[in-house]
Amino acid sequence: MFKKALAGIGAGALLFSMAACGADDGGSEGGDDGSLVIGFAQVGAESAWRTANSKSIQDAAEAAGHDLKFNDAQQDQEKQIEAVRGFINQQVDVIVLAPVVETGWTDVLQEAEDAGIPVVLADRGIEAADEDLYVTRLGSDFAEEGRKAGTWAAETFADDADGTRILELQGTTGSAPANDRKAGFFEVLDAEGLNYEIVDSQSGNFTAEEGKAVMETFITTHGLDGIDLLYAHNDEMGLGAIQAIEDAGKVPGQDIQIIIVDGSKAGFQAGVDGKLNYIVECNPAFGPQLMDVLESVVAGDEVEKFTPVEEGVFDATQFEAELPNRQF
Ligand code: GYE
Repeated sequence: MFKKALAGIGAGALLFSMAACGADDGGSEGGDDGSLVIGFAQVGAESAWRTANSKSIQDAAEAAGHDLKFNDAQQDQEKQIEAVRGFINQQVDVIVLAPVVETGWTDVLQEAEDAGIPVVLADRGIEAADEDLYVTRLGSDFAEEGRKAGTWAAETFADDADGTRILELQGTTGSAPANDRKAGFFEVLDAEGLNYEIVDSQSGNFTAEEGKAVMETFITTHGLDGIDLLYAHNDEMGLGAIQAIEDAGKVPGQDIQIIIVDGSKAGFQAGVDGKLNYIVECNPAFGPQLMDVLESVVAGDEVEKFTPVEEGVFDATQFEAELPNRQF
């Protein structure tokens, strides 16, 4: 069971072995039947994506016969750090961390390493300086998601002679998806030579409520006339913004074009209703793949430092056909 090959291993990938690091010298290695005790420090329950991700991981752990200790940190790093410390004290076999932000993990990850408990990042990443303190990350390539959004925007507005005026709703400040979705998006706009202006860019913390509130502030401050595009880093913020735009008497998807990232049922439904224009998929359903990774890590197998999950993009011609396929 522990020797399953990891999906998607590519040539030249950075390989990491717990044994090679001497970090497997403590803790238990699961029950006699191969079952593991897994401590999972989840970000929170801020979005449909997150709820689907938690369920995928909980279901997969149960199906594999592992004992998953689940902690919801309500988007609060201090609570996540406490949860990781709790898992260290309980001497779990492996810790799964979905870090709310990229920085501030050095001390607690060092404590896990000192206790001989491997840490696997699920979903979000952390700053490069700490990359020796975790074994591997399984999740999305957020910069690539941003580049996909940027590619569509650069094509769509290529002939916009007077310049493309953009509003951006960023995810949680300091989080990997907010940092990387922003960077990837503007990297492509710059590379394609699009004539654009960032009219405003603020965090809506990945929630519908905050996305709506920030959009209301954008509308009060800048109006909507002459704004071409809203780039929302997730569905919830985009859906909240759509409400604010409608409340202001404008037509989302027409008066202002909208890109969202995730691709929940609610997001696709808004697309079918003509209220948004482009969806970059972010796939939360990697629970089964994560179990394979955890089993390999605890067995001391070499694993890739990063395994991306597969994701697509969808425009208005595809929303209706794709809606029934959405799982969250
Ligand atoms: O896009 C958003 C959630 O980290 C990829 O977090 C995840 C993001 C996802 O709140 O909806």
